Amino acid sequence: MSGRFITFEGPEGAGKTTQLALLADRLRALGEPLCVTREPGGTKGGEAVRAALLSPEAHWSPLAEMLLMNAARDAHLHEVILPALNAGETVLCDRFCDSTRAYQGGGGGLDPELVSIIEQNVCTRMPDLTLVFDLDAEEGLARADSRGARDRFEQKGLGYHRAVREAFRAIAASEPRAVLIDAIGAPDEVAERIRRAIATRFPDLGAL
Ligand code: T5A
Repeated sequence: MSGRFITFEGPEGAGKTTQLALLADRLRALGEPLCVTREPGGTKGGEAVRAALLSPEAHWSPLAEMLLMNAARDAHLHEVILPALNAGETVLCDRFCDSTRAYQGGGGGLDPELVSIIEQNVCTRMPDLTLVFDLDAEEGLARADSRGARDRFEQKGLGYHRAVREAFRAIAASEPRAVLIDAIGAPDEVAERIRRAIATRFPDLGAL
């Protein structure tokens, strides 16, 4: 039986990584078999692509970003995500195909048709549940700044990041698999919103 595929999406600094770790702890405590992974990354090659894409010294066009993200995603899906799901594990993935729609499509201005054609060919297994974190672009960048120097995406302008946020909100409104999560508030308040979203989608995890 296939495991559950849950993705964490949203703009910079929205708290996805923090909340993914909290949820992973709770699922482990329930005895759920887990695979925790991220994009770009998740494989040796994918982590190399991640370093190249995030380096502030590099220049990549939105088209190049989309191709690189999807090259890494194709390997990630086949080498990590699908084997884990086939083994019955719950996969928690920090970003997936919606980030390409929002960043390279929404922020970078790529033709949505082109993004969609590549997605259909690469993302042959879509998530069962996507938690779309929602936070003001300024607030998210301020949170990310508190951690250190900006990476190449964080260095893009406020207009770019506002467009990314709006693209994520549109995804949450149009995709039945997606739930919008208000990312404002203390981490334990956000964790409670996530707990409710998970228990609603997967009633057998009601004890979470
Ligand atoms: N990208 C990725 C694309 O452009 N296209 C794609 O297809 C894909 C897959 C990845 C970059 O790649 C781009 C998007 C990204 O720019 P990343 O470092 O993984 O780079 O980027 P993020 O996922 O945005 O990682 P961040 O760490 O910046 O954001 P998170 O994970 O949302 O936030 P988190 O949990 O690390 O928290 C950030 C800070 O806020 C604090 C934390 O302690 C931390 O300091 N925080 C809170 N503060 C106040 N209240 C709360 N509730 C808080 N929760 C956390």
